Amino acid sequence: MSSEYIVYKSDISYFSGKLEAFLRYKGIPYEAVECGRAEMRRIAIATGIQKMPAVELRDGRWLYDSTPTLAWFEERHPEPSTVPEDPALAFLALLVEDYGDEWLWRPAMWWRWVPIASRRAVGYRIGRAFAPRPLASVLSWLFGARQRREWLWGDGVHRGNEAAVRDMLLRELEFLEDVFARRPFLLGNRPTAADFGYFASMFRHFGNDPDPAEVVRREAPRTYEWLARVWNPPGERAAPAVWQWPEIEVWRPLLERICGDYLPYLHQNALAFREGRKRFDYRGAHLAFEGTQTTHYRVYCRERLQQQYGSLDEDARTHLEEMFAGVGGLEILLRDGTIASGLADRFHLPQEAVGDAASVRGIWGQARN
Ligand SMILES: N[C@@H](CCC(=O)N[C@@H](CS)C(=O)NCC(=O)O)C(=O)O
Repeated sequence: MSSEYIVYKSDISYFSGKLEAFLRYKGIPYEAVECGRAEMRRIAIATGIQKMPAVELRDGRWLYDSTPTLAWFEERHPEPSTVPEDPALAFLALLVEDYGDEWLWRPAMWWRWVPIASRRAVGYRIGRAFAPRPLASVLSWLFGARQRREWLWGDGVHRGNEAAVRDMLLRELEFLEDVFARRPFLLGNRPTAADFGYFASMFRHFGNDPDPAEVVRREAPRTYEWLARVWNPPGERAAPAVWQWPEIEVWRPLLERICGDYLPYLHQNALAFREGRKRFDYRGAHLAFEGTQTTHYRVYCRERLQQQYGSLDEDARTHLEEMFAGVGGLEILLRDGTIASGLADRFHLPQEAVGDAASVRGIWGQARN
């Protein structure tokens, strides 16, 4: 093993792009392994979760799940820092990272798997990575059908709210264009977890897949440029960090979505999990999903954010309260207290390889992020 880290990834994967951009920015060398069937099997057996990216360490232990993985690397390789010194700003970066990871997943699924050109192009690539040429088209079709069922039509999306899911992309582009007119990265002259969280969907789905990429280029050229900047930021790395507190008039639309849609979603999902319901009717300020699937992993996301918020001092909380005051406040993050996911230990990294072949799933089975 020549490098200290082996990164199992795919060049069209949302979360692989996020991790790789972070490693490139940090200047951390790694050996990249493109995932096919054998590699996904290896990940599943080692980590118990058949998801990429995953990182194999020289001592045989593993990192997985991009959020705790980034945090682990940040601690081990603190320079250049991606964490603002101001704890309130650091919390905001983590909140935006989580929003980008989880809330933009659904529109990313819509833009990849509904428009026919994107579906065919990306589907075929996946088909070829996992099957020999004669079977690639069939696998591509099956995979697209699985994704649409799992994340759209079988997850609360229907004719009545489909346009709103599609247009989630446009709302994000409007916001990002306003930010990048003022600064190179979301919170200043260097990327933070907020940039990497947004980058996941923007780089590998919206800025890559044939249909949405054209929308991004036309509607949001500054965002298109930011994608390249995050991917290849040597100039910014050399400059001393200057973090900037968000201008409320620019950030209001995003803060409204976080407080009005995403945090209520996390809350309602956690309540459904506690009550043992497999599905629930989600209601947010701008969107509604009837019979959306309860997602265990996102109960952990909320728990993690609550812990991060809980570790802030009085000053930082006051700062955040002031910032979120006009959009409903952060009370919704704390409502009903901690609803334990029971997953915290599993994401305490690094982990020994579990060696569990029972975690290997076929094409129809997958963990929900
Ligand atoms: N929460 C995980 C999510 C990882 C994830 O969803 N990975 C996708 C690719 S972007 C995957 O491996 N999917 C496998 C499948 O759909 O079976 C993270 O942050 O890394």
